[in-house]
Amino acid sequence: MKNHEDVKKENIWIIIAAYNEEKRVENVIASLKKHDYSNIIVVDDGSKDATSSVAEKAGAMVLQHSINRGQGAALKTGVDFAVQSGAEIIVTFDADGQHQANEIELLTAPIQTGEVDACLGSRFLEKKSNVSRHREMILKSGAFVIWLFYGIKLTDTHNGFRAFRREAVKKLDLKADRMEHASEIVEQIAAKGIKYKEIPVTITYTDYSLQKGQSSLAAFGILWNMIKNKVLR
Ligand SMILES: Nc1nc2c(ncn2[C@@H]2O[C@H](COP(=O)(O)OP(=O)(O)O)[C@@H](O)[C@H]2O)c(=O)[nH]1
Ligand SMILES: [Mg+2]
Repeated sequence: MKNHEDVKKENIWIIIAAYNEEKRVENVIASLKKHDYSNIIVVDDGSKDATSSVAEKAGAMVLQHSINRGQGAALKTGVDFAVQSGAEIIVTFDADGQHQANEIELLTAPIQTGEVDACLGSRFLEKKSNVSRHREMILKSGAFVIWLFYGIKLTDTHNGFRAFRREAVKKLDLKADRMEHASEIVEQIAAKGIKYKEIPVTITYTDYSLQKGQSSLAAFGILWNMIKNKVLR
């Protein structure tokens, strides 16, 4: 891997899984372009709105699933495409405006310097996010279960803001189509001995993101599925 200064922004590919995000995806792409990221992939996962055309107009490459397959499946489609296209670093980023483009370099720097092969965003490592106590409790329970099951100690879970070195992402063999993919990624990082670190990031909660995003009930459902899958395996 080249030194920090040598890795061009065009070799850092941003993958955005999007489902019905016509209202936010344009601003998200604009903010990424403002920070000089030129390879932006939006995976439109069978949206019922104009997500694809809005994203394309805003300057992203758009890949489409004809049916809704889930965020995990969409990320896999995008990541595979980026790897095939020669990406050196792959960043996963949300379509709903909750992640900050100016924080991408916090996640890519430790990869570029060779310190680690993967960086996971954490909204709890530093108190930067306006997350509710309620959501914090659920996410921290998730992190506890991950520690219990996989022996990997994280401060956050199901944070979609991540960066991987090409070689690391190629080691992942992701099968979970829906939201469980987030735990699957952590499980495989542990199992395959991928060097990683958590990086404090800011997750912005707005009325839009709270209304459209995963409900606390859904978050419990994901937690439950994780436990079920582990026990039944
Ligand atoms: N491709 C795809 N993306 C999804 C799906 N559900 C949510 N997303 C995207 O995944 C990101 C995070 O989802 P969200 O529901 O906001 O989760 P939360 O932020 O954890 O509440 C957003 O960019 C969504 O557009 C889905 O079924 N398919
Ligand atoms: Mg969200």
